[in-house]
Amino acid sequence: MKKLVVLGGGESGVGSAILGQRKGFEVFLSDSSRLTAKYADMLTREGIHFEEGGHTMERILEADLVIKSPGIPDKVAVIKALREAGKEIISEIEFAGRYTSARTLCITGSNGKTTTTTLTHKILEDAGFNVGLGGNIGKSFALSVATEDKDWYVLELSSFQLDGMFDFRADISVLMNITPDHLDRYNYKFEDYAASKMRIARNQTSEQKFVFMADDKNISSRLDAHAAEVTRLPFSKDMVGEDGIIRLSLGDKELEINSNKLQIKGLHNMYNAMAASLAAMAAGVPAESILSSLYSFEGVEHRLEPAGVVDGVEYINDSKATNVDSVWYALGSMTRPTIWIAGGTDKGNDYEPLKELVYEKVKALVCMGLNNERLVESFRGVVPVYPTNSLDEAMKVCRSVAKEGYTVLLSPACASFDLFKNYEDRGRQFKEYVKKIQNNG
Ligand code: UMA
Ligand code: ADP
Repeated sequence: MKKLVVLGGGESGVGSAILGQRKGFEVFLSDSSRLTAKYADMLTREGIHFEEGGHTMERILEADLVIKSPGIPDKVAVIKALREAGKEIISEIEFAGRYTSARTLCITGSNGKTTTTTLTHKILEDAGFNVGLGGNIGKSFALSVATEDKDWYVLELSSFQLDGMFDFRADISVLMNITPDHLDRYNYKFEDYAASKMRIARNQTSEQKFVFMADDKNISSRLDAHAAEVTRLPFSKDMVGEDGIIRLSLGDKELEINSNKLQIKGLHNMYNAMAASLAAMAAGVPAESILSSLYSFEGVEHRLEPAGVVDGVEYINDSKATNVDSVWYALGSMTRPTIWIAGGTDKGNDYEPLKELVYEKVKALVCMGLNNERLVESFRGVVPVYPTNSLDEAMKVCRSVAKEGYTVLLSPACASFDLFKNYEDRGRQFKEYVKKIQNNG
């Protein structure tokens, strides 16, 4: 019996362990911390051996195959030791891909993955496809392969998941954009991060399709090196007419999307709609069906999500905007004078690309975090800046400076771990505050 070691006992690792067990491996899962009750129970129910609170190297080194959870960086001791011992280390996606004959539609990018993945899945599901959803969103791909029988999977893939993929080949791959993110995992080398993103087209030949954003130089300059053989399906803002009609074609199939009918707003969401539509056309979804799914799609929570109106001031929750590029698109889509709430754990942001837009659209910047210095330094002299250290304080400032007809936009450009559990917690607290002032004044 082959020995499979799974490192990490979160969503990815537990799904991999269950799939491995069902495919006849002798599985051992190891986690450096304590498992949550949910994952410990799942393993126990399947009769899978595991350890928590540390990695026992002797047992791990017995592995024939190792699956590494995406959150574990290469620099940790256990991975270094496994590499030195010449062990095969793969990602959950690579592993699960070996045990399904379903067709895969895989989506990556620095921004827009979740929105485009959710939308694409909806289009296929609405069209009656037997389709699963997974990857960097919701249930792990491995658990789905172990427990479901799907004809198609729409998978959101992070760079961490792509790194451990070697033989996997997507039937349809989608690359939204490449802008700096997660550089701490790539030795602060943008080139390495970009190469990781380009792996989405790995192993694809002319029989497969590669949907990509042609306006992004970080993608177009790398096509010859990373996507030479695959059939390329570019999308671009040039496909959006002045009348707001987006015209797409694939072979003899054509699709005209009226962007005014989309509920998701902004140029970035037009890109997301184009990517999802091209991918769906490549999967064989009829034009009429694509259009009805597109127009009924309301977007995903925490992504430019309307949070309510109080005293004529509109509140928008864009808590998932954790990097500069996503904020650039958020500010670009603002149509009213804006009070911008930003800040949190700074990932080494360069705010220079935002300055012009901020000058044009923003009436005041309210910083909400424990370390506001970088934001204050960057925007002092561009707009009035108000440093605050809590949501409560930030919202009070917003209420005092926002006039009727203004928008208050939470689009932080930073991670949330200083004041909140995660970006969802930050977004929910923001929405709850808006509800509270709606009810109580
Ligand atoms: N761990 C070790 N040894 C270490 C370090 C960590 O055992 O040296 C353990 C931790 O104690 C923890 C486990 O590894 O119990 C966590 O593994 P993980 O961080 O890979 O988290 P999972 O719960 O398995 O979730 C992962 C993805 N998380 C990350 O990539 C950080 C999830 O994406 C994904 O949905 C899930 O697999 C299923 O595929 C989340 C994410 O934040 C949404 N992704 C990043 C992002 O979107 O920016 C990339
Ligand atoms: P991801 O899963 O890649 O983080 P999301 O769809 O969750 O992407 O969106 C993350 C943030 O980026 C949100 O603030 C959203 O408004 C913004 N965004 C969504 N699509 C795009 C895009 N195509 N380009 C840039 N920013 C985007």
